[in-house]
Amino acid sequence: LLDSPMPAADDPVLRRGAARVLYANWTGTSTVPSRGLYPHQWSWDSAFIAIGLRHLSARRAQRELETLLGAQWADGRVPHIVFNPAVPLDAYFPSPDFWRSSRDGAAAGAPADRETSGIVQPPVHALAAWLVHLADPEASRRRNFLPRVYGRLKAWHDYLTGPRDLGGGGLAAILHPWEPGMDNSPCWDAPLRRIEPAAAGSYRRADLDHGAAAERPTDLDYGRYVRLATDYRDGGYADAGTRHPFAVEDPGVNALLIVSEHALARIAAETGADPAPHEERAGRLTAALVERLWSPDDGMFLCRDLVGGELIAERSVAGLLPLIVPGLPRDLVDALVRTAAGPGFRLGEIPMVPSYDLTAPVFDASRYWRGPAWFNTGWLLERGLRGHGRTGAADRLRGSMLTAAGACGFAEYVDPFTAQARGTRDFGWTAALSLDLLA
Ligand code: 9YW
Repeated sequence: LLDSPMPAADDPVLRRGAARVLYANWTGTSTVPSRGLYPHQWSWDSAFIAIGLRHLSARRAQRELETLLGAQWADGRVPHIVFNPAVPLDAYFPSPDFWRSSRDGAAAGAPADRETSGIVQPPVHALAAWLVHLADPEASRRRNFLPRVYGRLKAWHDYLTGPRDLGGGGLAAILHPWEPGMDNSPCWDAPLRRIEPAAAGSYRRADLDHGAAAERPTDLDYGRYVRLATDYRDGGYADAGTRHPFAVEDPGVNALLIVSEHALARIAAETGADPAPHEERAGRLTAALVERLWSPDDGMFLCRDLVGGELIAERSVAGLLPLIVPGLPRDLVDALVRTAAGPGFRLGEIPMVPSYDLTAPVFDASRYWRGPAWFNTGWLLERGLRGHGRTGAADRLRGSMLTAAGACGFAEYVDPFTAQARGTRDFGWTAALSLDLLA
């Protein structure tokens, strides 16, 4: 795969294929990640999808983000799922009758007129909004796109840096393995061991109707996801004044928050607001990220378990994502690039960057976030490499990702060694980010 020719910037077959997926997954107001497996709107999927959609229709890309932000809670959280009321309840689990956001989330300010989940996903949205604006600044200004979304994006970041700074160290914390978007990453294995799983018969896994069990999280994982979500819901989705049995600072989530905070500064300037507070917050977050999550011995960032207090000794691709942070110290950039190219991730050597350390005993090339390669993390690394002047490495990654995307039918994830399709096909962000790489 690495030796195959780099797809031309205007590869029409790939471009048409990607566009076909995005048109097919469009519902009229937003885009589903996958018609079968994920038939609602997902938060960080929509951000990545908008980044690709802007090359087909700036108007539609704006709409994608506005629909998601329209479901924001009054406390600032942007829910990880916005449910489509036209989709049957049993098409996806956990369904609206599990989350009961309009009722059980009322105290936290959940909207009364639509159903959402109560947890969040990584904040890629301000970055996406800025990139959508850049795709067609005139179309953006005509519709007042940035003034429309600025307040909501700011409230979203205020939520993450306020009530979600559970460790008090200046970083956003996650309180469910679905929140970082990497459900069954080995990073959560140790913190999840403390969680008593929900009873096996108390829910039905709709995901197994659409995906091979060997490529999905296990039943034990699901039991724990359900337990954590149930308890959060039953506590009224309160962040403060509650004991969270699972609370982790994740470098991927915080890196995306930082890059989005820089984007928010640009959005502020464009709308006539003061960019300085956003640049300052991005600087504080970057300092906290380095201080709290950098592991010199590993040459990468790790997660911090806020219950035990220690760094979690698992090397996942999330620990390389701070490569997208513009102000990262030079020596850390160098170390991250070395680690990415080393035996754990083999950047530039195998077709795709795996989600987890290739040399670790629990690495699994097929199972979801325990090894397979994903196109969103690849896109972020490509951008980070390019941003830090590693043009050759960025070009090679771009070429192998585009070749893989076309060959795998825009799969959800792929085997990192062979780029063979895993998970579902015609997946939204795989198509969208391919379009963006082609642009
Ligand atoms: C879930 C939709 C989501 C992604 C996540 C991925 C998975 C499972 O699917 O989450 O049921 O929410 O891990 O990153 O956003 O594509």
